[in-house]
Amino acid sequence: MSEQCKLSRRTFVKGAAAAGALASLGLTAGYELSGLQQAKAQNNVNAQTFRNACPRNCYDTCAILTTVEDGVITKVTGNPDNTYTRGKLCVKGNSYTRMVYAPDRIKYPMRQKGRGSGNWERISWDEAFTEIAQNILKIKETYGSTLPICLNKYSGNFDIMHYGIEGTMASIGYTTRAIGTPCWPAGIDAQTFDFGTIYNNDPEDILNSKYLILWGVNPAWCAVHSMYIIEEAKKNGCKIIAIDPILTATASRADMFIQIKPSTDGALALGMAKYIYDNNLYDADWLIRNAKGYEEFFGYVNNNITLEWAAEKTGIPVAVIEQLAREYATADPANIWIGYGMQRHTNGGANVRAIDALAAITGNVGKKGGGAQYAQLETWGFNYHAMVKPQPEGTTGDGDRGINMNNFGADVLAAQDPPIKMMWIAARNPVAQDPEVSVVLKAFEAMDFVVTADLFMNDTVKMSDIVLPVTTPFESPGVNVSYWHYWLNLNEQAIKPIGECKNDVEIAMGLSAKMNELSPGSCTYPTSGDLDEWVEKEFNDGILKQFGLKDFDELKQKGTVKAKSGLIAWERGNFRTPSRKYELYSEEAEKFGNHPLPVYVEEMQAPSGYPFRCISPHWKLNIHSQFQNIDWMEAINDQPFVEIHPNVAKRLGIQTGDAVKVYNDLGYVQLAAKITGTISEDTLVVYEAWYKNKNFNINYTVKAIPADMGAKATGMPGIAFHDNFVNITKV
Ligand SMILES: Nc1nc2c(c(=O)[nH]1)N[C@H]1C(S)=C(S)[C@@H](COP(=O)(O)OP(=O)(O)OC[C@H]3O[C@@H](n4cnc5c(=O)[nH]c(N)nc54)[C@H](O)[C@@H]3O)O[C@H]1N2
Ligand SMILES: Nc1nc2c(c(=O)[nH]1)N[C@H]1C(S)=C(S)[C@@H](COP(=O)(O)OP(=O)(O)OC[C@H]3O[C@@H](n4cnc5c(=O)[nH]c(N)nc54)[C@H](O)[C@@H]3O)O[C@H]1N2
Ligand code: SF4
Ligand SMILES: [Mo]
Repeated sequence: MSEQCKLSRRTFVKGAAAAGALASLGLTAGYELSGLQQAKAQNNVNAQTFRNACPRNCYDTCAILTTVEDGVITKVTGNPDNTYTRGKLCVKGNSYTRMVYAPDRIKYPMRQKGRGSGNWERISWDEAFTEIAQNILKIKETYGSTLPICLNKYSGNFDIMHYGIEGTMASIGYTTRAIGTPCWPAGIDAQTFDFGTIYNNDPEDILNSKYLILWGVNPAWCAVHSMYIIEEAKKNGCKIIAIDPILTATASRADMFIQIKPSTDGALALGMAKYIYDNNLYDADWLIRNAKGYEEFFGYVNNNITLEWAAEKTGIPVAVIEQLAREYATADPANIWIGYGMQRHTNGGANVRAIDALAAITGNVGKKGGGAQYAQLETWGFNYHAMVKPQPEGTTGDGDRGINMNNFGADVLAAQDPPIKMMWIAARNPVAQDPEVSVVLKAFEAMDFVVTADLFMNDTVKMSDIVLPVTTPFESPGVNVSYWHYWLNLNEQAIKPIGECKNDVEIAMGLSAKMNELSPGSCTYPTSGDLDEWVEKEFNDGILKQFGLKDFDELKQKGTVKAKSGLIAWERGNFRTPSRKYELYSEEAEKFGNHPLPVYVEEMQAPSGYPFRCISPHWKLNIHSQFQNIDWMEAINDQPFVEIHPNVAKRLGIQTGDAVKVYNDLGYVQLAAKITGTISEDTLVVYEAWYKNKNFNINYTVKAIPADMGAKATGMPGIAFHDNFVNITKV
């Protein structure tokens, strides 16, 4: 599965050139270390192995074994003790040795003279903390509160210790927070209405499935270790179906690929439900015992849904819908994995509810090999010691103010009483990852002061006044769990921090020390502490018991452990809905402005002038703005592209490699064309990524259109990234 490539001469030269350019910033070159790394690997002197964890926003949350020789990481590999990681890392994980020593890593605090000017100067931590603390205290004096300070943190690092970023803000007072998530909220609410929460079977349980529908999910790129399990299940006779508008790498490994028109999954699921109802293939026993509202649901399906309608909506022939419904309903057990990609639409939540309903009406809930898998947060019961901090004495007000992370730019600009004047950005790259980039940039321009904590000079860092350099997982300890599998991985400090990099918790401590020096009592965060001890403080009896551990020392010995119970979701029923049943009819959904039943919600249509739906899914060589900037990745691919169907390309006279402008009324981006029959004629595909040396960002064309759900569980609705309508022209 790994696409790791050898370091080529070309990339070495490229790295060295970049290192030269960065020397002026006091950023020392790093790639030279690779010679040292190689020499040490050969001689194998003073080798030590550390247990690390990959903290990225990735299903797989891998257990890593890190070889360190004389203080230098020479190798990373998957930990074989972890039966999900299976001793292997993905192409991104394998490139960690390059990320840690990348010459363009930010290694010292820096100040930019003129936001966006590129005129950076190295400063000391003391200078950085002083300037930040003075700005915070000035805001507090002017406005009587810290609400003009806005935090935007999301998924750069999901290690539990990095909730210290939220702790940094809590400890100075009430602040404004970007809340919600750009990732998965519509699906979370859908499953919350149906089941009471998100809760998936252990992915290793896929081995028990006889039938598996991969519905708008691309594990071959986005959850690579699940692909081993899927391949094994396939060998055992499990039939694999992929439903996606794109013939993805995952779909290419399936027994059957169903190319669906984007945003019409609800129509397919309801068409299947109609077939299942008409042919008496539902599990009446299960429904009577466990479900609320099945009569209303069947009534809706019977009166409103036809297979011809479903075929018309989805572009899938009636015979295929019938075959899929029959096979799914008669296989036992049958499993569905619902991806996050498919719910990034205006009707994404309703579509997920319609798919959940299939699992319920066929009685495929609460059993081995069955289920409607989306995600789980069952293993996240930590103390959040790094996060939970009291406000300083004398803090007034009603609490933090939430603004919508999915409409960040506009909400920052619109905030009043008090306005937002300062931003703290950490583990987040809003300029690259948010919709309506031009509005996001305006919000940054409107600030008095912007602080970013990051590893690389990305587009958000470029809009900051001060950047604080942070450690990689190898440079500070932590603990990680997944939102998919049931393992817990301890992360040990394997090497000394590069340059003057600090962990987010150390940053919080340093800032607290300075705040208290300038204004005693103004910050409650501890001013010192041992990070290893802090990791231990995240544990409680409940979580130790869940993982079968008698104490933290046992975890330290093992490094990676799997939960001992709860591996089959809803095995004993106990749904967490108001009725304690599976709710096909959900009053809670109605309360949040949705139909109580999983009905079809019309998909968005292309507006005139913008005939193509531009999907911007996730890319194999990155996690959003991470990894694609690493030299090994650049060696595989160093430019973004737009995928165009051959008939469209022919009509517009476009050939692979031609420069194409992808545009709408919001903005445009210029890209190289890639002609491919893996997509349909009314769709374009541009993978979202941050390329450090390219002026590329698909989100210049993406509007902040909300998804139908998300507000209940995450505080804000999701965002319909894939309802982005554009046109193209050859440049
Ligand atoms: N390599 C890599 N791995 C990652 C990430 C990454 O950026 N790169 N990101 C991580 C994160 S944060 C996330 S959220 C997950 C995402 O994991 P996935 O959900 O697997 O990935 P996506 O690319 O968001 O979307 C999956 C598929 O949904 C399809 N899709 C889009 N619209 C529709 C639709 O209307 N119907 C159907 N049926 N399919 C549709 C897309 O074509 C795409 O193939 O992956 C995680 N893992
Ligand atoms: N068009 C389009 N846009 C999308 C999506 C899409 O499908 N299409 N997907 C959306 C999804 S699913 C998601 S989850 C978001 C992800 O968007 P983000 O949450 O912004 O995720 P990343 O780009 O992975 O990470 C942000 C930054 O965190 C930094 N970072 C890493 N480790 C640390 C650390 O320890 N401390 C600090 N302070 N910083 C660190 C990284 O260097 C990176 O610059 O993007 C969304 N944007
Ligand atoms: S990016 Fe995902 S698959 Fe790759 S090493 Fe990290 S957790 Fe594992
Ligand atoms: Mo995500």
